[in-house]
Amino acid sequence: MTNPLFDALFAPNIGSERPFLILADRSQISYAAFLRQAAQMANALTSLGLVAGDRVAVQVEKSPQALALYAACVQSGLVFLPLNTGYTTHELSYFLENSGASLLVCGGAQEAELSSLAPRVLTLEGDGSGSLVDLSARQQKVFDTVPREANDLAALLYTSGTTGRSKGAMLSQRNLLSNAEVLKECWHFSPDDVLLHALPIFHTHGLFVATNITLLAGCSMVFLPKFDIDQMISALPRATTMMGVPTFYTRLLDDARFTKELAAGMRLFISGSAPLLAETHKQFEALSGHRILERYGMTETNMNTSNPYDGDRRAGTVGLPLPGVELKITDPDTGALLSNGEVGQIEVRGDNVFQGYWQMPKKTADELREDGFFITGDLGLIDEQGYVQIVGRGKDLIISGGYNIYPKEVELVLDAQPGVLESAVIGVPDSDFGEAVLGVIVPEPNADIQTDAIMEAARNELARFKHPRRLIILDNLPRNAMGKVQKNVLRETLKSALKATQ
Ligand code: MLC
Ligand code: AMP
Repeated sequence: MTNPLFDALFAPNIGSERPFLILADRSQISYAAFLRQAAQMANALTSLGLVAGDRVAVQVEKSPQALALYAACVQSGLVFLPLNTGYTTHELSYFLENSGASLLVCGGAQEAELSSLAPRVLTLEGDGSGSLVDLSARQQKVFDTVPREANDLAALLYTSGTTGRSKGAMLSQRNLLSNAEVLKECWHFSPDDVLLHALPIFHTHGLFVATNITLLAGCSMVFLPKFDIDQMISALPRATTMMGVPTFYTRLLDDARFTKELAAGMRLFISGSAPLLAETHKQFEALSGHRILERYGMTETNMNTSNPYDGDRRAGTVGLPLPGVELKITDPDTGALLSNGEVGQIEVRGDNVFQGYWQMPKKTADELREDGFFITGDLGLIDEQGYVQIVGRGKDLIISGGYNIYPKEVELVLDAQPGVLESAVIGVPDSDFGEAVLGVIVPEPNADIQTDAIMEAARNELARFKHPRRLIILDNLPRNAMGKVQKNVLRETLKSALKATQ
């Protein structure tokens, strides 16, 4: 028996002295060194008694060692469960309880506070030190890969839910591998490529799209801890490709050092995770000569569509369904197939589509049809050339700088505060993050609302990127005849509410 994901992504690179990671200080880590460390970590994890299928929750700063932990989990058949470093203890306790993770790997500063949340806790710091690394250093540098089936789980990624409860998307080895294979071909990745990697590695984009393609192609990544404009400008001449959320592109455009000459060695810029404004696409081409390739995906499905590598990359569209991905537009009420040009819900089917939500059969059945089509919650159309355009969201979702925020989760926190009768959380336009979070509060009669105390509560319970940038007090919320809050009305009337404070 084999381990398809490990065999395809990692095994061919064992012993290769080619550079895998090029760090900000220009030091390099070869594939051979990286995979030796991964093998040591796999030995360390199994020495703790972890067995195939166990979940390993990981909330650590981005580092080569954090990526080696992903490789170690694949090699030892453990289910990798990466978590945003911004999540609070309150948020983490839910993920750990819901997933039943056997091990939590976190930063040393959090260890004491989090130690009761998982049966075992190890530490890993951004500089590559910590008890996981100490334990690994004492292990063998080879590891007998644990066999897995293509349908076995490789990762569990939590995605927020419309009801406020996060759902663990179960991703199999086949889900990840099939998508990486298709994308590597479609985007022409070869061993000569150098990918500029400034995304976080706790989400699909930075972890699977960027990293898995690099591994499959056997190429290198300039591996930066985060998006830092100075580091980006300095690294661009050493790269051939870049993947980013739209904020990466608007920030590059805003910097006078970003010129055609700086991007001369680049062959491909890819954008996704949030809508790229057609205007940004055009400005970027005018300045750099590069047409950004926009693609569309999500945690549950990996990537679904992409603009073509050769051919017309059309601004304002997310391109064509990827090979092996079926995409259709259906009527949200009846599920009936709609014709090209008609707006409806986007449904997708293929090897890329996840296995369901962890221990949530009802939610899985709501979104994943028996015939394998997944209802994405995005609204769109297929135009005459077969390109997909996303025109809105059927789900109440804010995307800020590429991070998803489900308003319900924030509203539940606001509603629980003293003096708050009800609340509505909306996304309003933001030049840097695309959308920013705005909270609208209706006080109870005669209540003395303390917005500072409410923000403090939000800070304790929610990751920073979910915090409202401003709270607005209204006497009541606009409602339709059915009594449903009209968020579109709020979005329209409050679209400039943040600008007033900037
Ligand atoms: C940071 N902050 C954010 C934020 N990122 N607030 C809202 N939304 C965000 N995305 C907060 C910080 O904590 C800080 O708070 C303040 O905003 C300013 O921060 P900054 O220094 O300007 O932000 P920065 O650290 O530079 O991060 C911005 C960013 C980052 C855009 C570079 O958010 C990022 O890397 N985003 C990528 C997300 C991603 O990978 N998404 C893929 C999901 S997978 P304070 O209080 O300190 O001022 C997916 C599927 C698919 O969607 O299709 O790919
Ligand atoms: P996530 O749940 O974090 O994986 O986010 C997935 C969501 O991001 C999708 O359902 C879309 O709403 C959105 N998304 C991803 N790529 C794009 C894109 N290129 N254009 C518009 N929205 C996108």
